[in-house]
Amino acid sequence: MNSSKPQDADVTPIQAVSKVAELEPNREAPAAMLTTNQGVGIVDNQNTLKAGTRGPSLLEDFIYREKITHFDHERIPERVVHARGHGAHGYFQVYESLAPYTRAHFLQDPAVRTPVFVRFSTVQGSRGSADTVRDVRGFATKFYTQEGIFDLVANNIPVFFIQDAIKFPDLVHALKPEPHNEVPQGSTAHDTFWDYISVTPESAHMIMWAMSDRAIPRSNRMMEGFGVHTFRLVNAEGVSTFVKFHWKPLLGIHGLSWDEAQTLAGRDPDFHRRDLWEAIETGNYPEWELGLQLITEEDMDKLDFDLLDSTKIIPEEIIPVKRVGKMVLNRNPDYFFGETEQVAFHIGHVVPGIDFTNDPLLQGRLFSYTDTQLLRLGGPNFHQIPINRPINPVYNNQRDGFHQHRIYTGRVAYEPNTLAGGLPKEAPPERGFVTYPDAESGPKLRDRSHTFLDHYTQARMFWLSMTQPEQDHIVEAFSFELGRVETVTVRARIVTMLQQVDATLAQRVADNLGLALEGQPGPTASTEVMPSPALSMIGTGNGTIRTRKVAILAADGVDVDGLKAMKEGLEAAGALTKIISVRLGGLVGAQGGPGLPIDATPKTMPSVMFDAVFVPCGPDSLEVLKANGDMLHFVMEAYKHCKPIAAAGYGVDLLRMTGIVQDGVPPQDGVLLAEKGGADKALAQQFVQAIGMHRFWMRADKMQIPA
Ligand code: HDE
Repeated sequence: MNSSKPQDADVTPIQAVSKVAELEPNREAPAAMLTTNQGVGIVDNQNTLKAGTRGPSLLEDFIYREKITHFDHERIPERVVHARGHGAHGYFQVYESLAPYTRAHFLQDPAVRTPVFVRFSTVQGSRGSADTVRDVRGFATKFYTQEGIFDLVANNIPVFFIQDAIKFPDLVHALKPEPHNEVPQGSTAHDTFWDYISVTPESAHMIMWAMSDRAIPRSNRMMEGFGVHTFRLVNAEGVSTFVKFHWKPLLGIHGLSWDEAQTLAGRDPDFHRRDLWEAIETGNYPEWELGLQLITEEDMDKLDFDLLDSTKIIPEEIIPVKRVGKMVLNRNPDYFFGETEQVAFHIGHVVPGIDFTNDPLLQGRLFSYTDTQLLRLGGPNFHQIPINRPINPVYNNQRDGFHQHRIYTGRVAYEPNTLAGGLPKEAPPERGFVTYPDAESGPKLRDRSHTFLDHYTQARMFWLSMTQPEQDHIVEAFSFELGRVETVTVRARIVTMLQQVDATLAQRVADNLGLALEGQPGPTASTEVMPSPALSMIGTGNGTIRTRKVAILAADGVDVDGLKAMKEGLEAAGALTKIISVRLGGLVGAQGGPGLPIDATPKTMPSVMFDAVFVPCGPDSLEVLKANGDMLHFVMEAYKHCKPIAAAGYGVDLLRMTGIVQDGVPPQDGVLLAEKGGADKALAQQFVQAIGMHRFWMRADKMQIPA
């Protein structure tokens, strides 16, 4: 803090600062010598102070007491929702000036790189829960702009369960582990959640999304983000445009299969956390484009729903998403607690040029986020924690409180004043936040606008916009979740709710649950609602295989040339390969020569950690693989999860043995064979193409694999 007197001149100029560099004074490199927190050298860190070698410990041992007291206080309350998360640093750059819409400084100049910190999260589970559970994902971005912090506290689903914030504690109590036995962890497949949903019709649209593959993303790098509410952009002339914020991943939008997600929850509970970490460490920086749906007042009148209702989307076919800039995540945090755990987001952190609407969910959130940080971070000075600190100068007359880090100088802590020459003074309107003068008035009442009352049209639109396999997955998800619900009347009420969405959907779920449909049949497929093809995840990503993981199953005697040719072909297209064998060490090829390094065994890296599998040629290699149950399980499981599989020469026999390839029957979709073996370029090319399609979902029906 500068202790020299402020000058009554211009306010501090806007300056570019890197957040990563700004954090530098707070980074601690390991030192050579242990000390107490008071800087006293610690000579023995292994033994407490005792009265005699075998005597009792002494209260006097200030070194032990300091250490254990700090340890006892290491934990802070986890977030009440979104407790499990991981994050990364990066930057955002706008493609061209958005001055016609907003005066926000960071959206004016393509040359300006705004530092960001992003935290991805799940909602239901506690800090130690698994990453791949079925859940909504949080996608919160802190922009350290030169005019202050802007937090885009988004989810990977564009709508929400409820329309009014007063319902949030009930929703969360229902979805969290049940209060009597704290079961289940990281899952909504239980009675209280579905009981609440069954009497909350406004959740119909959201649960369609939550039961879709959106809720089991392949990677955080492959999911969209949505600001959910309608916000306002306000330009320098004070003209407002409504806006919906989107993040569009450049790797496409992809999901896991449900069986795979559940297996991963045990095999690698850190799957998403590790995925982001490794992508950044290997220089495969994830990227998203910021998208805006811009809505003028006139456009708003054309929509058949209320923009203030957070259970609705604006189909991209009606108002396209304008891609206005790019975010790149390029640095992992140094210290999980200091950065990812202590980062404090708040929907109310906006900068001049971005403003709110009257969405009652948004309005309620405006209170909750600061309030929650007061508890979690222990007082009102959480904005001084390095990760939360803006990169531009912060000064006001707020003083004291827990964990105050600043030494304020001078006697004046009020405004207006004369003793400090009237400084600091209020910002001029062109530099500070000016609320958009929306004219609102009305009687005080607790009510919901009638324009919020259609709960089913968009739920139906979502269903009708899905491809066949996506619809199948939704049916399976409802059947699983409700199958775990013990109270039959709750199951039945949800099926009745689904009847309002689509008759086929309701019938299929009812059949799986052994329930008869009662009451009026719901809308049939022909009941008129325009689908929105943009909602489907299939075919997104333009076929890229960048960062996709491919397992190569091999043992001694493998055709090294064929293996290498495939490996090079895949890596040239951006994929990452691992050689999986029955033991670690080196692999001796059929051609002899130096051994290829083995990366893992199926026990440490099972098939669920990969996107695709290749089995190269080699009779001796095949004999070893054939005799190993884990290897057979590997290919069968990959097949069951609809992943692309390629095999060359003798490798094809492994697929034959498992029934994946049957003589006289053409190979299934996504199963690519080169019977002759060798370094087959065509096979590599076809495989790259197949991996680019992500999964062959329709295959799931064609064969019942017991893996
Ligand atoms: Fe949140 N939400 N939320 N939420 N939310 C929190 O704040 C809340 C809602 C979202 O990585 C909490 O710091 C209310 C919608 C994310 O740190 C809390 C309502 C959306 C994160 C809170 C909502 C979100 C949170 C808990 C209904 C999508 C994690 C810990 C009115 C647009 C941010 C915390 C992170 C976290 C309140 C609804 C997104 C309690 C009252 C809708 C991504 O303040």
